[in-house]
Amino acid sequence: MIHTCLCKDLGIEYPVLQGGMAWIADADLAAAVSNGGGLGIIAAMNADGESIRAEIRKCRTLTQKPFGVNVMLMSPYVDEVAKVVAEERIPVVVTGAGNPAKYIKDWNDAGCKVIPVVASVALAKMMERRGVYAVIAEGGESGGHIGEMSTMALVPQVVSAVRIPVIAAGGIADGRGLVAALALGAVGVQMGTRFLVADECNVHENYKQKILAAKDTDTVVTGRRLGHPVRGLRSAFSRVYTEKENDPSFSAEELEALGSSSLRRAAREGDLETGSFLCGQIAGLVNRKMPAAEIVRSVCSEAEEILLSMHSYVKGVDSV
Ligand code: TUI
Repeated sequence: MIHTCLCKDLGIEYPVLQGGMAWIADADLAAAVSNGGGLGIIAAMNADGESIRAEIRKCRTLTQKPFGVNVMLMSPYVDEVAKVVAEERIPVVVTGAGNPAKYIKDWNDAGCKVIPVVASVALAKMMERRGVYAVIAEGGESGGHIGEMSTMALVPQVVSAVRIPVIAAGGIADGRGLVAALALGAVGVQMGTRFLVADECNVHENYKQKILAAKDTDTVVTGRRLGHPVRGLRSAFSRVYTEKENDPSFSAEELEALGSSSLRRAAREGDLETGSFLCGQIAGLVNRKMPAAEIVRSVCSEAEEILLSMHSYVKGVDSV
């Protein structure tokens, strides 16, 4: 049994968090992950406060276990969502795509454990000073909005820089990834791409099929010109977007309009022409659908097996 401080602190069985994927991570997926012993997370993405309250209340009807909400800091509704999360006393608040400093005190006062996603040591240290419970160090192997560091380089540097728990994300989809994260000093992992093909994930079937078919080199980063790089599958959309991004006569406003709603079209409509199929570089390893609970359990049992056998690499120690 893999057990770390996250389990006791968050009231979960396995140190596995589900990524707060915009347009995808709803109450059904979050409840299935939490019921499976991990930490399910509802994505607030660009939804307004009352829609998130409704999703939180729905999740409470589906699970008695703790779950979290991911607050996307670039959302136009971030202030009202931040308030709803505090009012609802959500056990865990994960933030992404920005600096959540101005909300931390209110969330701490409401008893929420705050876990910001960081893409640098500097932000991790600042978050620690502001009193967060833990940070998620997310490498650029991840899907969606990404920073510049890789998981392999970022996680140990964040671990060395702070005393709070560190969770690793980016490029992790099985027990090997969990063991690697633990070896780098993390106390758990957050996975998004692997949960895209969970039975309880309501993303469009076309999206699932694209993930199941993806190879290692099938993702690409777009959006650098607008200052928010985003990783997703190569697609009809990514090809057009990349061409326009490199065309100086195409304005930033036009680019913004081109990208707008592309994730919704992929996630809800399965639109193969104009949809943006965000996912991480580990998609090539994700080739089987299964229930969310089984994903959580199998990642941890694989990790356990690897950890028990790895001492055979230490010279002079008998192998089991
Ligand atoms: O947030 C994510 N992934 C996302 S958000 C999203 S919705 C969206 N769609 C289009 C454009 C932008 C967003 C899709 N995927 N992951 C967490 C994450 N946060 N990754 C990296 C960061 C991050 C990066 C820089 C966090 C903080 C940061 O610096 C903040 C600062 O001000 O120092």
